[in-house]
Amino acid sequence: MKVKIDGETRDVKTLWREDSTVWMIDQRKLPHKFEIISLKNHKETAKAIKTMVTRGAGAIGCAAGFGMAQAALEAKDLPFHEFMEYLNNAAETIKTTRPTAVNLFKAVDRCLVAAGWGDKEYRLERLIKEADNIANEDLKASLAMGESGARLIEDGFRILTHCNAGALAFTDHGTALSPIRYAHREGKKVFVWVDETRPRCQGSRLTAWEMQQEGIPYSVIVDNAAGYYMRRGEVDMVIVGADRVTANGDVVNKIGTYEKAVLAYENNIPFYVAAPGMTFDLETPTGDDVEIEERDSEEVTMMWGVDEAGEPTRVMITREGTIARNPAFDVTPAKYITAFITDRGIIKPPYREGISWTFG
Ligand code: RUB
Repeated sequence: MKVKIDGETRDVKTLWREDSTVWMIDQRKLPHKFEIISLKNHKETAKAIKTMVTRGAGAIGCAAGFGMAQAALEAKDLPFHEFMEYLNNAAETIKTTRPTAVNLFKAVDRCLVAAGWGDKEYRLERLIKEADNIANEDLKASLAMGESGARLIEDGFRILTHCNAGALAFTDHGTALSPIRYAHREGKKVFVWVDETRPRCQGSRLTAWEMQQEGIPYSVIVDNAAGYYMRRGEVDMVIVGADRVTANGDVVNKIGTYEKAVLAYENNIPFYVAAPGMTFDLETPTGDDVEIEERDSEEVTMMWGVDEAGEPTRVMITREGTIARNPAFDVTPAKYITAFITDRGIIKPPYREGISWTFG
């Protein structure tokens, strides 16, 4: 993505690996500060996933793969059995960071399978190659989704999106925002309604920042305002990303996605989910079988931002000791989804024998 830094426009990825170091944009600081941090080993990378330095299903998957590559490099001088034990322990550490996005589990398992035969050097080489493949596939998938998804966007469309399924949630370009970027670059007039996405405000902090960088017209709205604009006929389509699509076509995505889908259905507005093959979990029958991450209640009771002097600050918005619940994701039943924008084209219902038929 193109980012304006100190008056200069630079092309940066959300995350990348150089030998045993992983670099990522620190998304906790955006939009107030643009900072890239380096992670020296797999434990630091796992912590960065857990604390949401990087986030979004695609980016989490790439970070998980890079973490496995770091682990393999850390252990390369150990005897064979200890090398394998180290890899399995690292896999466990990375898999216990966040439970919902399937990309994380698939990435770790792909790395383990790649290291599944041959001598130590061969396993090391294959694992590292697989981690890089995951990141490269992610990039290609975002471009493919952008190209096919843009065909659904007509000139003048007002598109609503929830959370951030943009370049920051992927290595670059993104899922839901990729078709919007394509349509904008093709010269179509597009406008984006950006849901704030409480409690961590991935919409108002990250999606709005991406729209500003790309020069795409947008407005941030509070989560409760989406229905108001839909009913007034001011939303032409909805595009969101996904953390997991189950075999029956249910979509697990950021909390609040379900509400937007029901509202879109009620108001006859097409509701699209942009997701690559890596986000489809064909082994899990329905969305109700997916573990939904519940995060710290402080994310609900506290807000952070910058003060008038631009200094980071955190404020409590409830009375001390207030009890809050904080599910990070919800399930949108398949019936509300008009179609999937995937890296293999647009997939519309009816899905024969579930989505698994399409993805083989
Ligand atoms: C992110 C979120 C995004 C999906 C899509 O949640 O719900 O919509 O992950 O991601 P969080 P992608 O910020 O809690 O990780 O576009 O990468 O597939």
